[in-house]
Amino acid sequence: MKKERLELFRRMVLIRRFESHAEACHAKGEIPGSLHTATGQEAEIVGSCMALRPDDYMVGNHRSHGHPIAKGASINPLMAELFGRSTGVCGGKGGSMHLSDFSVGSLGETSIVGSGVPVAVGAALGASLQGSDRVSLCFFGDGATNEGAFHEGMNLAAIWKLPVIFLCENNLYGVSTPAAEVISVKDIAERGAAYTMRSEIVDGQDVEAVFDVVGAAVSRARAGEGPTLVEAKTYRFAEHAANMGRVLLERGLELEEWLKRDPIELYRSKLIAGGTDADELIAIETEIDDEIVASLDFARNSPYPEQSEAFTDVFTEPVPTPAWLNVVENGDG
Ligand SMILES: Cc1ncc(C[n+]2csc(CCOP(=O)(O)OP(=O)(O)O)c2C)c(N)n1
Ligand SMILES: [Mg+2]
Repeated sequence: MKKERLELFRRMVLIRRFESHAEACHAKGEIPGSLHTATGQEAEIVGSCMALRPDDYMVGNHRSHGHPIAKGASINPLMAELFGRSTGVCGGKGGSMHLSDFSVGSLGETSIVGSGVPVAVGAALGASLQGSDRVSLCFFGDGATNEGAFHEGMNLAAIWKLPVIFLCENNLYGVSTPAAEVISVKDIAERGAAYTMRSEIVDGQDVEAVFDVVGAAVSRARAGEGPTLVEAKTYRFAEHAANMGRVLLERGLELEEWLKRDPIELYRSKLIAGGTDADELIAIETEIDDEIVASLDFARNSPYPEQSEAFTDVFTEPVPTPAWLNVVENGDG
C-alpha cells in the first residue's frame, strides 16, 4: 500500500508542476490558445483515475491537462501538444483542450461544456456490447450539470445500467458564476435521484477518500450494477483560464480558506504522520522537476506540423462516401 500512496502523491505533484510550467510558458507566448489549469483539484483527478485499470476509459473536459497524466500518460507528448508540436499526443493540432491518448484509455476532451458526457456513455455502451468489463469515467464541472447533454447521458446510463462513473468536479464556479446561484439543488449529487442513480459526495481535497469512493463505484459498475454519480467538492486556485485576470472573480477570503486545504500539502502531512520520511517525498519532487525540464526540452525541440497536414486527422480516413452520393455521381439517380 505504501507504493500506491507514494504514487498518488507523485501524480498529484506531477500534475501541479506540469501545469505551473505550462502557465509560465503560456505567459511567455510559447503556448498558444487558452489554458485552463486545475491547480487545487489534483486530489479528485488522481484519486479517481487511479481507481481505474489502464484499459478503462476516461473522458475529461476543457480543464484536463492532469487527467491523462493521472491515467498514466507520459508527459512529453502532452507538453508537446500544448506547444502545438507534431510530436504532441494529437500531432500538435489539438492543443490544451484536446489531449486524447488512447494508449491509456484517455478518450480526450473538448471545449464544449457537457460534451464529454455522451462520449463517456457511448464508450461504456460499446464496452458492454462487446462483453468487456471495462468501465468509463467521465469528468465534468458543476456548470456542465446544467447542460442537456449531461441529463441525456445520465438517463441513458441509468436505463441501460451502463458502467459509467460520472465525476462532477464541483469547484463552486462556472467561469465567475457561483454554482449556488444557478443550480437548482444544494448538492449536485441530488441530481442522481432524478435518474434513480446512486450518488455520493466526497471531499475532493482528500485523495484517498476519492480513491475509495470511486473505487467502490468502479467495482459496482464492473459487476453490472450500473452507474454512479460522484460529486467531488473542490476548488480551483487560479483564475478560470490563464490571463483572464482575477478581476472577474473577487474571491478574497474564500480563496485563502481553500488554499489551506491544498490537496498536495494535506496528503504530504498525512503521509508524514503515517511514518513516511519527508525526504522521500522531496526526492519524488526533485525527480519530477527533472521530468518536467526534459518534457519542455522535448516540446521546444520538436517541429510544428507540416502545412500539408492541416486537413488530415479531421475525419476518419478514408472518408466514407455515402451511398446516395455514389448514385448521383454515377448519374444513376
Ligand atoms: C456549451 C458551452 N457553453 C458555454 C461555454 C463557455 N464556457 C467555457 S468553460 C465554462 C464554465 C464551465 O464551468 P464548469 O462546468 O463548472 O467547469 P470549470 O470551468 O469550473 O472546471 C463556460 C461557461 C462553452 N465552452 N460551452
Ligand atoms: Mg466549475
